[in-house]
Amino acid sequence: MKFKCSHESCFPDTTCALGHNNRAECEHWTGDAQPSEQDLESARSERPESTSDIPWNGYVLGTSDLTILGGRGRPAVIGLIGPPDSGKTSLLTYLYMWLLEHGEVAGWSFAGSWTLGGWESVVQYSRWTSEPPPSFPPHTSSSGRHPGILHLTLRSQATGRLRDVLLTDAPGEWFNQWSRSPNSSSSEGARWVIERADALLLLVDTGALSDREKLPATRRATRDLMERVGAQASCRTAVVWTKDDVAAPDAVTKMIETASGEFMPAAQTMRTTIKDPDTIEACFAWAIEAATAKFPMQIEQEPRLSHDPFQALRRFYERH
Ligand SMILES: Nc1nc2c(ncn2[C@@H]2O[C@H](COP(=O)(O)OP(=O)(O)OP(=O)(O)O)[C@@H](O)[C@H]2O)c(=O)[nH]1
Ligand SMILES: [Mg+2]
Repeated sequence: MKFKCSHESCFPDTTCALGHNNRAECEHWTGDAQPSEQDLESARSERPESTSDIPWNGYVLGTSDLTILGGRGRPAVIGLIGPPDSGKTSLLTYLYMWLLEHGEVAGWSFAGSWTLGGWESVVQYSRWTSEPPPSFPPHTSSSGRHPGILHLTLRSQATGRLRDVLLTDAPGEWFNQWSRSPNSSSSEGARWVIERADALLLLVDTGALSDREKLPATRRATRDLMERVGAQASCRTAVVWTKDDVAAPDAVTKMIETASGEFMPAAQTMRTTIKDPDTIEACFAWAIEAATAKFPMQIEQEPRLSHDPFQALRRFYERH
């Protein structure tokens, strides 16, 4: 006998969305009304090994998981967009490695993450643990319709306040597809990023622009993307020239700069290379500032008035 949950927010790798410790007690659990102990045992053994005992699995968050996080304030969303191989996942890898080394980025201290497993899987290719030496992350899968979302909680060193920041890691094919037909059902994931982002980083792949074979397709994809983003994005945007360690021909660079000036005149321009992590820190410093400045509302720290949780809450409300 197979058991399945019919609730739209319930997923096999996390706990019951309605809080049932025993899923068989939930009305959305389809199977026998009175499952035998043997059925229950086989249902338990069917749980995937990665099943979490909490409502999220610690890897990337999906759009349905964001409701859990939204409970403590609106998170700032930073969208990374760009053609395939333009370096989106590499930028995130270097951000995480920067945080591991420095514990802070641009005046924001690392204060937690709900997707540590996701960050770790992004950087696993970049760690030098043994031979062979580290390589770049593999292509981001375009299966599934929703972007993988990585989470950081940051604490402002200036004000001490917390801020939840979400960074999207979506496959480049989505954005190529979206720039060609933004309303098609296959552009849903890219639309999600463009519409929800509080700051957008549009990546220009200097490496591909310097490659004769890749140049025509990359130039067209980048220009199309700039035109669409310029017309549809309502948040702050930056054009990030990645792989700055490679030189693209001047004429090609000029052409893309002209398109950027024409379609995204207000966008910030930045250059990054993994050979100089400071350039990547500067890029995220801008993005975090741009995304968080849009929503000055921040998580308030309640004063701790007692170490007893009940007393602490009561005294807080007595004072107000
Ligand atoms: N030379 C150089 N190469 C880079 C740099 N950053 C990334 N790359 C290269 O770009 C390739 C693609 O990087 P990814 O970060 O996987 O690109 P992506 O945009 O996430 O690609 P998709 O997920 O397929 O859309 C890597 O395999 C590296 O070879 C850089 O700063 N300099
Ligand atoms: Mg990727």
